[in-house]
Amino acid sequence: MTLFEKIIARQIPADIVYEDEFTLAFRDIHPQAPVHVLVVPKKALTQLDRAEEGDADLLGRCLLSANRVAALEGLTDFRLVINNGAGAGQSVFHLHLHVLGGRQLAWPPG
Ligand code: DGP
Repeated sequence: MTLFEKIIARQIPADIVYEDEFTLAFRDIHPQAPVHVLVVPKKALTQLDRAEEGDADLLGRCLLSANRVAALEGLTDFRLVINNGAGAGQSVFHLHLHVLGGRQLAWPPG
């Protein structure tokens, strides 16, 4: 069971900011911006490139949840990041979207 599955199952505490039938959103424990929230699908999917046709609705739900989180946090400008694979910085192998905002965000990202 991954860390995020344990958070979904309420076995590990997290600062939850939004939840619906398909997704859970909670604050990142190592925030990189004033707002740094992780959106995870409740269905375990290790990483984005493992998604299949049948996951299309779930992926859309994740984006809509990110929108909800941004609105709840009062953000009109924000960034979504998905790290796919260890070489891209993925450390927890349960798909998650980083919702970042609350400060000027540099481009390109590092
Ligand atoms: P990534 O590097 O893309 O796999 O992002 C994983 C994020 O998960 C990272 O930004 C830190 C966060 N994180 C790790 N452990 C915990 C935890 O126990 N609780 C919470 N809320 N976030 C965690």
